Amino acid sequence: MEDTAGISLYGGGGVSALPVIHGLNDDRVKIDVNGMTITSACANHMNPPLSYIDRTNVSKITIMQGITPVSMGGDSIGGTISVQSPEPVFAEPGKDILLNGKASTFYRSNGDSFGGSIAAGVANQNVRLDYTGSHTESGNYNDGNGNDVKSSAYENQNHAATLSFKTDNHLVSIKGGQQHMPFQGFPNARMDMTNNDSIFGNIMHKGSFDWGTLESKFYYEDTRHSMDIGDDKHNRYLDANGGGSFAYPNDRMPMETSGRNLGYKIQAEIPFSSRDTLRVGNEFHSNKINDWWPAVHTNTNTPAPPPPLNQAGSAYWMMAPEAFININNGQRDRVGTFAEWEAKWSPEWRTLVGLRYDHTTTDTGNVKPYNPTLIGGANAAGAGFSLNQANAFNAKDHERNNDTFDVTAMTQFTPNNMSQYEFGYARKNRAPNLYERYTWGARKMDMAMNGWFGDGNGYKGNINLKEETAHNISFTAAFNEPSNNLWSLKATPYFSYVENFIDADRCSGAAANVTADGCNSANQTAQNSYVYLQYANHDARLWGVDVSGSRQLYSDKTLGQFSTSTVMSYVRGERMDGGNLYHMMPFNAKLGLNHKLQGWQTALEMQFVDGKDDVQRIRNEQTTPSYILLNARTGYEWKMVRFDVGLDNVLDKQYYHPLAGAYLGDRYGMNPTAASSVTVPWGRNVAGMGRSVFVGMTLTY
Ligand SMILES: [Cu+2]
Repeated sequence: MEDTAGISLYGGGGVSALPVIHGLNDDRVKIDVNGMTITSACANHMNPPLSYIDRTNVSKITIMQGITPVSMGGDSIGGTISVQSPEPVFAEPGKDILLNGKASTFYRSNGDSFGGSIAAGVANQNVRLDYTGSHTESGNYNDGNGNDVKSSAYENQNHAATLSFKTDNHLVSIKGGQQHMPFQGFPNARMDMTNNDSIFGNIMHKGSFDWGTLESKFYYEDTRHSMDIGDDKHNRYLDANGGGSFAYPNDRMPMETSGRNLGYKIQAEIPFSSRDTLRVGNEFHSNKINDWWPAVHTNTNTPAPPPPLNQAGSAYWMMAPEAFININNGQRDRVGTFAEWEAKWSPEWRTLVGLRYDHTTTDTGNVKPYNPTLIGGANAAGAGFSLNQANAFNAKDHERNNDTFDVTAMTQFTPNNMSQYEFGYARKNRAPNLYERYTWGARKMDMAMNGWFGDGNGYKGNINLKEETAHNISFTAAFNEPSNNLWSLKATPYFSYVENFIDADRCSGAAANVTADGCNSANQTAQNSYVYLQYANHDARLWGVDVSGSRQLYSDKTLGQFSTSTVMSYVRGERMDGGNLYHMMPFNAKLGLNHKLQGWQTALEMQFVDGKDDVQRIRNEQTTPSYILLNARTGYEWKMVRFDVGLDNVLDKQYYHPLAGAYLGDRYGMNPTAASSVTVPWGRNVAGMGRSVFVGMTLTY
């Protein structure tokens, strides 16, 4: 994905980066993993959809930017990324059993990262059974200065099995799998993932009939997710303070989530003439989230619990004596119905028009603070303030409904075999997610635990959020040399106007409790610190251009083929009431010099990333400097074996990826605005990986 113009990735944990299409990120991009729609079950989006499939189990990634057919869209405004495992292969007629598979292993020097995967399948002409399994682990990586980037280690295991049946006109696949992630550090979050266990199952049927084809799928996914302050963050607190200046040096902060996704999709494709194809379908997605933070102390002996207190007798009740309920049985159900007409008017002209309607309902139960009975008094760690916030939330009606209409209109013109033009308009919608709508905590620490932006700021929800509606326009011109593909060039300028874009404002209104509540008057004007925000709708516009091209340089039977390739992206995002949107990837370009000779492939790559200066003041987003990276890799394939060797960041350059976020990995930081001696300081970016050698081997049989 990183080599596709217009795509960038928000940094997170080692396996949890969030994709961005044309400046629209995360939930704004619809991600379909083998037909399943999965919503992150975590206040920090540590388990986004793409973290649930191992790269070895991916055969095809389809990216639709901005102008997405309505059959592939819904509940997203940026576009769709569809990730598919390999299609089942059956034994040929008249042949015996087919046995095939793949085994691979790799090692990366930076972070001592290693892993392996196996895939094995057995099939006759009608039935196939597949298994894939993988294990990957990594320690903390080093940056270009040779320093440890704390909280960047991870470990991940995936298992999946598929049973497929085929007859002349029907294919049925039943998949099941599990993921176990014992640890994933987050250098740009105040928390680390301390466990993630997920199971999924799906069943898919494809049938062809006289009238066309029918595809149906049903899926179920269940996640149990745990977070806490990992050792890199916690130990440093103890080092710096000797454990002395903090009342309870052994305190951590467990946070638990359970999430469930289930849904179906039925789609019929009816070619009713040689010119026209009609697609109609219906889909349902239901997401359920429970999010609770267990008490850290449960000793309810009042008035003064042991040990002695040094924070006006109140710190003990910061996270005690009961569990904090962040989201109680939050549920988000969506039903979508669509129809799409594709017409091939002539060999030159093709059009696609579609209409889609989605109804989204969200609701949630009542919530509860850590200390609802105000043990230690109403001022104990803002207990009274927190209880008032919970009561105010509980007094509201929580159900919200969104009805949204999507429209896509696209036309493609291919005047000859060396050029193609595409023009499209899409109106796309996304209803708020459960965290945007229903998180209610308003103490500093409670807000600091919510948010998936890697910016270190604290967030609270807004129950009155409206859906965001994007109007996307894009034009693509593509040219290529038709006979031998000696060169190609493609450019896509695009523009997006988003009504009610879900952004954030500095929260306000803390007259009642200035100590506990981050939304105080200092928060309104703070420039050199982390801040507290509330989600809010604001109109926004984004525009940019993607360019990609390639060219053959030299071709010779003995020396091989030399070629160059380039990918460039530029995006700008602004709020209509002033200022920039958060985390807009600055201009960036990749230039590659490639060589190919039979089974041998080599590439030298130069990556240029401009400085990030158009930052969002509301979030006190940090700028990042421009940089150039050099990478080199070569691979050799011989019969069943493939070897890969790579050298990344050849010059060991110290750099800061513009979307890597604020560095929070090395310090304890529950209170974003405490004195810097007792929390993680503001103003640092997460450094990128220094020089690294990669070796890999793949065996295919
Ligand atoms: Cu999490």
